[in-house]
Amino acid sequence: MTRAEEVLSSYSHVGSITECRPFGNGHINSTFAVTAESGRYILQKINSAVFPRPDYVMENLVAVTEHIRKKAAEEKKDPCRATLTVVNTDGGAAFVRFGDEYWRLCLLIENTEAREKLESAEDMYICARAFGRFLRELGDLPAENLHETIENFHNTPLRFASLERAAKADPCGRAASVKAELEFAAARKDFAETLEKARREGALPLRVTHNDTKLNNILFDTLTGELVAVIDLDTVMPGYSVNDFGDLIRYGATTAPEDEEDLSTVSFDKELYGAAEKGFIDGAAGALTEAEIALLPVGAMMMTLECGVRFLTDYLEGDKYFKISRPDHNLVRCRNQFALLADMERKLNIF
Ligand code: ADP
Ligand code: GN1
Ligand code: MG
Repeated sequence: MTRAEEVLSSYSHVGSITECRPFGNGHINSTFAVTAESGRYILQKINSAVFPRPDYVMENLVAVTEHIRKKAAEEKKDPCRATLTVVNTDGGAAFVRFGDEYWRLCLLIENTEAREKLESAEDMYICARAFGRFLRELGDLPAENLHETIENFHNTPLRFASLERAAKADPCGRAASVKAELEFAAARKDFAETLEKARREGALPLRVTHNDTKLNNILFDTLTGELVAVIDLDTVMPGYSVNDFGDLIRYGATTAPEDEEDLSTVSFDKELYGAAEKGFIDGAAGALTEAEIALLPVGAMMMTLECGVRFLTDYLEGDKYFKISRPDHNLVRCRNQFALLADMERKLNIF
């Protein structure tokens, strides 16, 4: 019996299982699509190296999905398509634990797809509006009700400190080969302080944010192309709105995938950026302050810089965090993010 099958034995109420296969393109959790007598499900092993308290992740997930579910019901929408639905075990628990492994089951939202790349500026507008609306929907969920599932997740100065430590310790002997990337990052160390500084000065409110607003964390209806739900809620916790906007830009307003090696194809698409800016502000529907709106381009650059720094740190530390499928995967991703950032700096022209 595989571990997935062993886990599924705690969910006998879903009926007999006919299929369980790896699914999706996430970098963090292990995801399986499960077909059972009663329907289709998503089974996930929560990455406990990334999330030190998977039980906290699950408490947040239940709180956030219940909140969205209530609002969907008020708007006469199907709550099971508006957000994730956690399926409890036969014993009524939200997850199954095997030693230090934590597993959960959710309904598979049918006739949906996650996209790696957008087809049009209109699609970008729709995605950004979804994340803006997500922010507004959770605006009345007290931030103190949620756990911080990864401490200092988007604290860019602390990400820089981790990079510096990794370069100094150099456990895999890779630092000398990434001198140019380390210099690129070092030249932006002051910029990395911008949001934390704005926060200290009271210009940036702390909100309940998604914190991983990649395109493939949104599900679209495969038939109508319409937005269905925002998923991957493990990092929902207090954060900055501009970083939610920024991660979407980093992943979506670029002409190449995040791990494209040919940097001549990586550029920043200003038209997609404009569509996203409009969508995010429309979705948030008045929830963003003037100061937050002014800092949106900083969020875009910050998330691109931070992600490049995280990929580089992981490369130096021996690829322990992000899943890789080739030895230099994290270095390629880092170079890609830095190339994108350099182009953003040219095109956003904000300083
Ligand atoms: P990771 O944290 O590893 O990115 P996700 O929760 O984003 O994990 O899931 C990975 C992928 O699985 C998503 O990009 C999406 O394609 C698919 N997926 C996850 N949950 C569902 C769901 N409830 N219904 C349909 N597809 C899903
Ligand atoms: C991870 O889980 P996934 O693949 O949606 C990561 C994000 C990074 C992203 C880079 C919890 O996202 O922070 O921006 O990879 N998630 C976590 O692709 O670290
Ligand atoms: Mg994901």
